[in-house]
Amino acid sequence: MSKVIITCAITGSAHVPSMSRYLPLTPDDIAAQAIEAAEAGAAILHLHARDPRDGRPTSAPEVFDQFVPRIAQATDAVINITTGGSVHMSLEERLAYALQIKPELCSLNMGSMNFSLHPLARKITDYRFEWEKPYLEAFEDTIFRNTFKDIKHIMLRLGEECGTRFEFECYDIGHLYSLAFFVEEGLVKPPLFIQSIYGVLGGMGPDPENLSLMRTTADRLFGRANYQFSVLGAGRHQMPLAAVSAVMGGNVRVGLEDSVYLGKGELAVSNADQVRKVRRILDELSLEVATPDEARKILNLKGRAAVNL
Ligand code: KMH
Ligand code: ZN
Repeated sequence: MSKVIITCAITGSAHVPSMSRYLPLTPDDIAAQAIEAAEAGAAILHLHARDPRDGRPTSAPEVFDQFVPRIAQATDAVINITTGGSVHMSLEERLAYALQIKPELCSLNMGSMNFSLHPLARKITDYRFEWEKPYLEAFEDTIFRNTFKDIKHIMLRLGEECGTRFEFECYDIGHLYSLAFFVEEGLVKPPLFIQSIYGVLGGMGPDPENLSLMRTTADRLFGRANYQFSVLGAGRHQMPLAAVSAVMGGNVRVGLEDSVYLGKGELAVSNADQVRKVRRILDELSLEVATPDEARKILNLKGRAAVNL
């Protein structure tokens, strides 16, 4: 089995500050936690930005610029900038910073969908900021828009024009067939980095059977040699599904963007906390962790020198 690529998603745009006091909100905190996660073994750092005043998700390049260059100076980890932003942002807003720095890697969401955390709104009792409750409730009536035209636009603007490659976010089996369509269109080239996502409300559930279905479907559509399988389990499913992925020869994604927990009823005190835990699991399975440069080789990335940082 090849070495395992650990992706760490530092803060995201779905989780709200009241879910955990450890969720990094400011440029200082995002930078510090990203650097610590890289030092703990994350080869790829997936990054969103937040308004430092109240943690509200933002796409503002001037906010990203307060932490991305610092992370790049402190680690050789692969910088992965979101193109998903938040479900409430326009496509232009979502792409602004990625188009500015032309990163080695960006996320790319492979279909429009319901993506929601609205049930959380009634579970949180004391909110830190006014914006949080309505933000969570608004998910119930919001479509996460990723039309074929949007996806093609991102592939052309970032893929063709900037040499950026993609972490293809696949929340359902249909997203694999959409990816196969773009391969046939000649808009994406192997190796495909397939981030299969389980347990997000609106996407497929966290049943291990779904990992097998995604794996066998990807084998059939792309051929095993042409893609890297990775698994993101949301919330409490994060570590169990990371273990299943590792056993299946896949890669893993952790991070407070997708789970604020370290284990049952226990908050992770940092992103690095989760990286260290998944490393322990990999170590026990006698699996080695890929370095950033090994990840670049596996995913055919253009290298840090080609990033406009
Ligand atoms: N939060 C993950 C489930 C993106 O940023 O473009 C998906 C994600 C998408 O990270
Ligand atoms: Zn993200």
